[in-house]
Amino acid sequence: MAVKYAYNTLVYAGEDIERGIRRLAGFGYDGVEFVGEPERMDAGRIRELLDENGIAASSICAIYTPERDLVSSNPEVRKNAVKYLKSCVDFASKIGAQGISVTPTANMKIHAEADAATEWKWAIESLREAGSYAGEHGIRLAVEAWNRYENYLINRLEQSLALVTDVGLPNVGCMGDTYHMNIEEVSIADAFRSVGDKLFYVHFADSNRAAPGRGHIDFKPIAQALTEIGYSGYISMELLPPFADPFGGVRMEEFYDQYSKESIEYLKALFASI
Ligand code: LER
Ligand code: MN
Repeated sequence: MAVKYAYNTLVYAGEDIERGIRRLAGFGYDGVEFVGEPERMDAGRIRELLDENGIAASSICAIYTPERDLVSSNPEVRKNAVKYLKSCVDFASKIGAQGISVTPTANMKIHAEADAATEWKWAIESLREAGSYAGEHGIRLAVEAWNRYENYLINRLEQSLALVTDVGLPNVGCMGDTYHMNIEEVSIADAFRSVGDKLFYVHFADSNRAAPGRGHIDFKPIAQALTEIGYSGYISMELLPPFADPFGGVRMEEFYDQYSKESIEYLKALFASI
């Protein structure tokens, strides 16, 4: 089974979603990744646009703000974070997305609020509650490792796998993002091999978060590892401008048509070459 290709519309800052859906369908993508802001998005219109353009929703890129922190020391914030994740499950169900990315801390939170054991317990509790709800709706949660400058709890796939194992739900798995892995992993390829069939979703970006081939990551061994473990899910391009805040919403023209087209051409040639 071959991999499928998607593009994260997080970078299409300020653009009507219809343009992004048409763009990606036109370039031959299999899926569209949507930002997880259910209250700001018209699920019915998105579903119609996806059906009209013959392209699927691949996943929801959930946005973890300080108010949506699954391991906050404030139980009310943890509760709000689970409520937010459940709203993303409802949104995913309406648009036909298969999964939602989860990192159990607020983005850019780099200091723990409690001891490691306590926070790990909070992470398991939050993910079991949200994961059970997601499971009832046929939606998968993918625990994504972010680099040390964007969180302190899950920086490598081994930690994602440890949390997924402790949560113990069949619809809660792992997710790797080559931009973060390039900073944190000894070998990106071996890290993907180590999670095997628990790998639910993948983000590709080059070392500088630009289109693949524009940085210094060697994607060939990564494609070989994904093929070896029989990964047949989405590879979603999560490309972002060269600034620290991934949610800064900076508009840079090359991330629209140019990189969207370049990326799928690069990916198809890459996987055809192994
Ligand atoms: C989300 O997929 C991610 O990789 C983080 O950097 C926040 O964008
Ligand atoms: Mn990512």
